[in-house]
Amino acid sequence: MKLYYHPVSTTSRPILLLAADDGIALEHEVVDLFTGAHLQPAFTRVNVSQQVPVLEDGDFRLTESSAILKYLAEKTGSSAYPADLQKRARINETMDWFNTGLYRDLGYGLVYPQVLPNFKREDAAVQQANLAWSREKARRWLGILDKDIIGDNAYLCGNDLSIADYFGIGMLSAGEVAHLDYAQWPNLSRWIATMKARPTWGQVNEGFYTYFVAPYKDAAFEGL
Ligand SMILES: N[C@@H](CCC(=O)N[C@@H](CS)C(=O)NCC(=O)O)C(=O)O
Repeated sequence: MKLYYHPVSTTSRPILLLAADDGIALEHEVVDLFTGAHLQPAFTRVNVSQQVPVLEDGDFRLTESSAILKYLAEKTGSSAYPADLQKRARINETMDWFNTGLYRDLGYGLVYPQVLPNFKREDAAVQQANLAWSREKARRWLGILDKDIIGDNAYLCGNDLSIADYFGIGMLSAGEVAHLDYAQWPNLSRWIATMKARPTWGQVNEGFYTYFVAPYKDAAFEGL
């Protein structure tokens, strides 16, 4: 199987982490988002949406990181995606919650407009209003995540690691680029520390820290 990805990509890193943890062999093809390789005809033929990640399994092609995680986990029988109907439904629910709620406001609303030029609103007042709106919405999601979803559990869906954890940590860690501080949410902070303590974390995220976090080390951002 082959994965088209970029090392800084929020939606590629969860797949790389799952593959590293579970020993899933993937051929890697970097699509250089920094030089616009994803916008070129060659990659547009792979994904009309011009985004990574894309998985190829023979002549089957799959986009959407959430769908790719589920496909890989199911195909390989990963313990991170148990076959039990209700356990699996809970994991799917949590991934949808991240994808449609928290990521929209935290990622697309608060982080990306501050670090990615194509997400920045041209009008400064619009930019500020968008950041303020997204911050409030993100804070609400983070409170729910901390208190109601994680609570006393070790992981997002109870005390067993699941693909929802891989998916979620990609999104939360993207906040490190804009220096987001999650300390006010203790259960969330504990879970983030647990995920970042995985032996594979450093190797999988080396490019993220080198090419995305480090360049913004001294920049000032609107926080949480
Ligand atoms: N919903 C998609 C989002 C994929 C996505 O946003 N990919 C980003 C990298 S994290 C990308 O390729 N961005 C390039 C662009 O949109 O121009 C998924 O979960 O796979």
